[in-house]
Amino acid sequence: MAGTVPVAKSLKDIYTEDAISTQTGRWEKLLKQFNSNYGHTPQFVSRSPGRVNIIGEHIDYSLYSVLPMAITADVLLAVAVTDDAQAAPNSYKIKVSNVQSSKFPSHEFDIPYDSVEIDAKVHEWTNYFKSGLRGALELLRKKYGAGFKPKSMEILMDGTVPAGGGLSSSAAFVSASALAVMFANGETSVDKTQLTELAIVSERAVGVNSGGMDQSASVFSLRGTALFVSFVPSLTAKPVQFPKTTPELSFVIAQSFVQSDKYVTGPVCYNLRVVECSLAAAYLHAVLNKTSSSLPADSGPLGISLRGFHGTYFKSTTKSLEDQLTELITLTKSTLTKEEGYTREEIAPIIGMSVEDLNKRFTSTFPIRGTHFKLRQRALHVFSEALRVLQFMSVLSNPDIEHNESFNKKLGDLMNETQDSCSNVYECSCPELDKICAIARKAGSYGSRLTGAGWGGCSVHLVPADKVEAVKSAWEKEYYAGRELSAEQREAAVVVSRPGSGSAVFVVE
Ligand code: NG1
Ligand code: MG
Repeated sequence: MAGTVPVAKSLKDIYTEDAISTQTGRWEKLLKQFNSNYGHTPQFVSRSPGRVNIIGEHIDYSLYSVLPMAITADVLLAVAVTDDAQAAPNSYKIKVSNVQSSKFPSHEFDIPYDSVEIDAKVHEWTNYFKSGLRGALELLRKKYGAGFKPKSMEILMDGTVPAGGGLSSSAAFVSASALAVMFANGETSVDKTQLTELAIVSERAVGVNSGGMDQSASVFSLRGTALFVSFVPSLTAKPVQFPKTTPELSFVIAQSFVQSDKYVTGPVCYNLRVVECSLAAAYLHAVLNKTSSSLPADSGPLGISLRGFHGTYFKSTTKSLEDQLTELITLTKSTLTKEEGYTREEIAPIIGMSVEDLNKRFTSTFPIRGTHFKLRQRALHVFSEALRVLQFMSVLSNPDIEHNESFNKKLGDLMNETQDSCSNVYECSCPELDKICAIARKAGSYGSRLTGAGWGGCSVHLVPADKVEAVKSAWEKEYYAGRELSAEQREAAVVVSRPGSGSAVFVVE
């Protein structure tokens, strides 16, 4: 499902019917605000949505397939290409402002033609724009040569994906930024795969060793369908239709309002998990593939992945992927026996490295804290979660299963198993998310789990349409009432979401 990013003519090309009237008002405000900030109208708006992940958590950076869907909340960047005369010599000028100007102050940058500096240590909102800019320019330089001169731009952003909320505001911002830069520099037909790949790599410049699920969902999604994203042998995204079931199903998204900022917690949370999974891959490869040569490089954030080990181990097999994963779970249990984790000193000789080299290779891009790496638990989560994604897909596509209560339950059970694994094995949940899931299940949800990186943020629930109100009021009583929330937070706490469309550019007449 490749193709180019659509150029929309009307908001109806972008949003679902029920969202049009709210979005029309929002877009008019954005264009008016642009005019008052910069004194003229923008030429185009680039748009990329947030996403909710239905199943497949913390396995994208191990290069296993995932099933997210885009949501209505998105990032809009209104853009005008301007005259370079204002910029410093050998530079172009980028002016960035935000409709929420008190929270996200405006900036102006003179950026040298040949490089974009990003300081990942300073957590600044415009870093996301710069990382999209940097990625897009790398691509343009490859196409037009090193002497390529980027255009100056004026930008106004309006983002409705809550930051740090597990709905992937960052990927929406980076993808919308890269798309805006491409379009501003004359690329009117932007290849979706190229845009996604560059957004994945660029986002790592901001300080998180992320996988590729969010950017894929943001760019590729089509209205009305979820997206099955695979990373090997290369990036592919396939739309997946949910059948109409009896009782009818709703996807309900609930915020925990526990903020989990990966830039702060990375050394003990997200980035640490990426390191643990990569070390598990190296360890399993050394022991099970019985070789002293290291695992072949792949597109995982640290250059090797559990999927890479898996592919090498089952190089010539006729077993189904499900059977392979089941076998890997058994092998992991017998190979990685230490529940308490492995130290650098224990891992290094097994994978044929000195401790110093291990640190250089695995823990130097982003700082990591901790002495013990829980290779067993992390590999077990990844293999079992990869298996659950396949089981979920086969329930969805099995023509012999009737779309009734038992079908709904099968999907829900898999989501509940994911939550258990995230909570107990991968240790990426938190008491608040566990509580939200327990409340929802008691009130009638088939399946409830955290979505996104976890440690706070958002949760997703598969709820029969006629129980949505009951679930909402249970949360209200048993969770939200006990927290201090602003009116705005209350309003945004729970959203019933339909699968939305992916990135688009809208040309302003
Ligand atoms: P969130 O928390 O929505 O940013 C992160 C990663 C994903 C994926 C999930 C866990 C980024 C940009 N995204 O999502 O790639 O690994 O966690 O499944 O860091
Ligand atoms: Mg993010």
